[in-house]
Amino acid sequence: MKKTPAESRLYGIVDLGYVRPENVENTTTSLLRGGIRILQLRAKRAPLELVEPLARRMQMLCRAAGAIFVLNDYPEMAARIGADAVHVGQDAGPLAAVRALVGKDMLIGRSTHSPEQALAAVTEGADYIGFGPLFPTGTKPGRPAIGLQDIAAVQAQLGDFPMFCIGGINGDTLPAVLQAGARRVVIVSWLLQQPDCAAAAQNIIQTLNSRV
Ligand code: 3NM
Repeated sequence: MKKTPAESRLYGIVDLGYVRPENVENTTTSLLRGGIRILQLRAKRAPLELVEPLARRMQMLCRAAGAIFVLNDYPEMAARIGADAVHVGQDAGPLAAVRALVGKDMLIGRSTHSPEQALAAVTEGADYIGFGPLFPTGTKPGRPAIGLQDIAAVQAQLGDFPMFCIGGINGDTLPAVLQAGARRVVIVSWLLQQPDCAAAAQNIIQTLNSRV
């Protein structure tokens, strides 16, 4: 059966800003062991010759674990390696153009930074959206935080469409994010910097699943 992002409440990202290329495989394995079932490779500014083999490896590991593998930013590469999903930002142009590159079966995720962008991405055919950054974050420096005040209204408009809140979420900020109405989250730097990221992921998933 086709995996869907809606089945996950925690989305992980292996970000080369935090993980060295030689550690990508171990980190991927740990996050999958911790129960993450949607996992992205984010390789901003890395040479494409480095990104493609890492993406292929992560795709294999994710497939073996029954997880969705998401490649950030490179629709052509995503199509070439048979990624489960591609994630694009607001700068990627209309989603129809991305869809034309990746074919009808690949999942497409889009970053959104306001309620208007969130609704537009869904109308354009995104399979899931990111919504943030909720808090200022060193992982996306310079992007203004949007706060927590719009989460509940946007999620209410979207029904159970998978919207993943993102940006500055960690063990300390998660309760407020959930209180604000988030059902799903992406956690990047905090998870990657835990001494045992499998255990940390497991704890977060437990917290998320304990909320209706
Ligand atoms: N996208 P951390 S915020 C990759 O709002 C990314 O679109 C964002 O990393 C957006 O968990 C973000 O380390 C960084 O704050 C999230």
